[in-house]
Amino acid sequence: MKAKSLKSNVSFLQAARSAYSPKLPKVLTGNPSKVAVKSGKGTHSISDRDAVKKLFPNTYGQPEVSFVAGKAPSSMKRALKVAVVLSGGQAPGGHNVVAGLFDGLQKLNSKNRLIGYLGGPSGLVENKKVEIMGKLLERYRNTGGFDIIGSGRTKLESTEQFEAVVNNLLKEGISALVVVGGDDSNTNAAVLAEYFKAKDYPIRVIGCPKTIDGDLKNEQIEVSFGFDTATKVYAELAGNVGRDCLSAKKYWHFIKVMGRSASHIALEVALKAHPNICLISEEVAANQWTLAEITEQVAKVVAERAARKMNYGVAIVPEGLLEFIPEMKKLIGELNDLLAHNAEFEKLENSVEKINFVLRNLSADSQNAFRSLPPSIQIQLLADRDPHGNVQVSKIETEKLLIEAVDMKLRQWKKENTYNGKFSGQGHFFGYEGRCADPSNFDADYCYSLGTTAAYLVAAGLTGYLSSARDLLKPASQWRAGGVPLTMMMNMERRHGKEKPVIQKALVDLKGKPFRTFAAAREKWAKEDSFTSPGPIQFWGPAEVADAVPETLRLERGK
Ligand code: FBP
Repeated sequence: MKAKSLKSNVSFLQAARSAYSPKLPKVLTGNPSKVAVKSGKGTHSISDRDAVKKLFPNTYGQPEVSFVAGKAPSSMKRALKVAVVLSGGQAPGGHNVVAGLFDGLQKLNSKNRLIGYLGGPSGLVENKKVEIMGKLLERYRNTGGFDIIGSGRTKLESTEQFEAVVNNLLKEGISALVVVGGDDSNTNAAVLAEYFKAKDYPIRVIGCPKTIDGDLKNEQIEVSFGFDTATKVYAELAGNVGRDCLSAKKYWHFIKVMGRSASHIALEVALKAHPNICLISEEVAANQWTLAEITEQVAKVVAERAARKMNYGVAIVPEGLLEFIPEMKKLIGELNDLLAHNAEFEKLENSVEKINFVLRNLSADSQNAFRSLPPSIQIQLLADRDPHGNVQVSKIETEKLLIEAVDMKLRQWKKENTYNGKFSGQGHFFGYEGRCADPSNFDADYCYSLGTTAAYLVAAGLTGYLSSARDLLKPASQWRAGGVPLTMMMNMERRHGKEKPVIQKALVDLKGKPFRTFAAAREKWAKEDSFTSPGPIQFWGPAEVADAVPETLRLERGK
């Protein structure tokens, strides 16, 4: 890919970056006929074993597998047609998963073919597709985004949808489907794998762990792809804002960062950029802090800094915070139930009518919680739900809510003569800015490895597995490539009033090293100006800069 002139759609950096050759685990770099599949012992789901086993009689208990040097099974050479679909929110590196899958399949058998289904899982039902060829891929290698085939959030759950997928895939002669997605999409992949096996449909299903949120991780999956790049982008921006603070000394910047429920992104950004405040939703829930208590804690930091003439600072706010505040969690739960397919509510045209309708139908506690919120936030809480029936947290301006609440508290303290500073808040939301960034070296390598590994899992005839690369703190050549049974990561959870088997979402572990490291430093960061400048992602240069892994991963897995 060449940047011919400034008029070209290809930047000079894109052109240079397209030449990057992502690194692979050594075992996947040689002759595929010398790659053996090593199986471990049978596995169990993380909990609710009997219930999960009952729902997955054909795929439950499969062993973990890894690829090692040895003799490949003869089936590995068989020509295959494989489907790939990108599911859910974009995450940097998706294109490299597709590239790794394509190259891996080509290496296994040059007659192998890859079909991309368009716009996410709905493409499988509607049979919208494109064949992925080397030429098409050239423009996308090492680039961010999912635009090669697009993505979507359609949830496949009905038998009609499953049958439409089977019909479309079998008509096309496809014998394996690779689903690139987060916990929900991979739960879906597990359900599909079980369905196909139960019905004897000759289609295998393999997943790939994607999400910037970092919440698809467990003992076997060290990190989801995209987390590294997205947090590097947000940390760069948070560092820049810190410098702006130091220069102007007049604003308090409240930065909401994506991450939906879990606060992994907020924590990682804090570990990198050292803000004065970082709220962690999981800590809020564990301590049952109310909105008033959180406001007071934040206002105290502001006031203590103001007492030392520091009327500025940076606060990081996780996107899902509201849902972890007990009274708000209750309120949001009631709203989700109340607004799910509510024809009467849907007919209402203006916000006042909507707010009154809601107030008439909420419990007394939730009415109080709802009334305590500014009108702008009330309206955001009533906006459309996502396909899973949940409030869309990325649309709630929690950073502005906190600015307003802290401002009110400080005004009260001013009247009481206990505070004499200046507070001027600036709200930011770092979310979409990070999801389609060009993947860092770590994500470029990790994604390419996950895609290549998926090709080998498919060729080995496996189904119901998540592609994995392990030992990620070592150089890529030493990563262990393999597959983890999807049912191994499952438990039963209550969703929409019913017990469902789902891949367990990983929340921030308050006993884990990343949180403890942050907790040990935060008092100092609150008082002093400890901001760092993580700077932009570097693709070339010293390894500690260009090949840096997420701090969270380093702390969790480091010796
Ligand atoms: P996934 O879980 O699908 O990877 O998406 C993550 C995410 O980026 C969240 O951080 C955010 O809350 C959400 O997607 C936003 O969704 P949308 O793209 O539909 O606005």
